Amino acid sequence: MIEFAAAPYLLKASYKPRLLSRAVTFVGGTLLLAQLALAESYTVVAVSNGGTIQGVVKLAGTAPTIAPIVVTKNQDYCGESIPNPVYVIGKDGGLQNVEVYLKDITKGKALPTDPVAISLVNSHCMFRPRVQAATVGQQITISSEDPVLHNTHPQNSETNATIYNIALPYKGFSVTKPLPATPELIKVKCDAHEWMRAWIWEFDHPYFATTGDDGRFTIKDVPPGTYTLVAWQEAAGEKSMPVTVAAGKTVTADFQLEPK
Ligand SMILES: [Cu+2]
Repeated sequence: MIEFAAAPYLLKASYKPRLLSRAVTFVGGTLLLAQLALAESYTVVAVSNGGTIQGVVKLAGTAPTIAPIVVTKNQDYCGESIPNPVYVIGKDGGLQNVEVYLKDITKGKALPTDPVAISLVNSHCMFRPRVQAATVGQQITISSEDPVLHNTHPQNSETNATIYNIALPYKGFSVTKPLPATPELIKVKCDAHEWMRAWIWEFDHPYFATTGDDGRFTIKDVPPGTYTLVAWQEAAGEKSMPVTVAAGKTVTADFQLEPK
């Protein structure tokens, strides 16, 4: 247990990872927001005969009809409208851009060591990819393929606290930045084009997958045990289920998310 001797009060984050809490301190009228990893962090162990979790995520029923995005700026380049990508349904009804992850896993295989592991591209006045995930300690390369001024503005999805705000003034511009020091769900906006949106899940463990255009996911090398498996989608929200993993075996866990 970490003590906050100087903190007048402590707010506990309830939205996700168990190890996240926030100390909010007023010092001389200045709001300091500190994110602190508590003691129950992830431990790397050898996983020699782990199991695999696989499945497919679909929507229950049919996807709601969502009107195209009406372009309100730079129409000469971006066009008049853009198909709204909130629900991307692929082959056999698979739902793309769902983040599936193990909640409360405390030990397992090592995190990736490649420091530059993810990228976010401003392309045709949208972000690509829309949903992705990374681990603490990784970096992100933010770039533009567009000849219009974008800015990439990642925020904590719960507090809207700005992580950084980067102007991308020309086609070919690229910058690499560290991800935040603690796990969180990051919402990315472009302040110039309010319809642009992306989501980055940042975890302190490597047991997650983002569904592709077939809605499928695979999570490998899971130590035997029973876990809570969560599927998150930006509009449908979260659904979870218990999943028991046996050594060397594959367990199937399919999700149906309720469209909202
Ligand atoms: Cu933009």
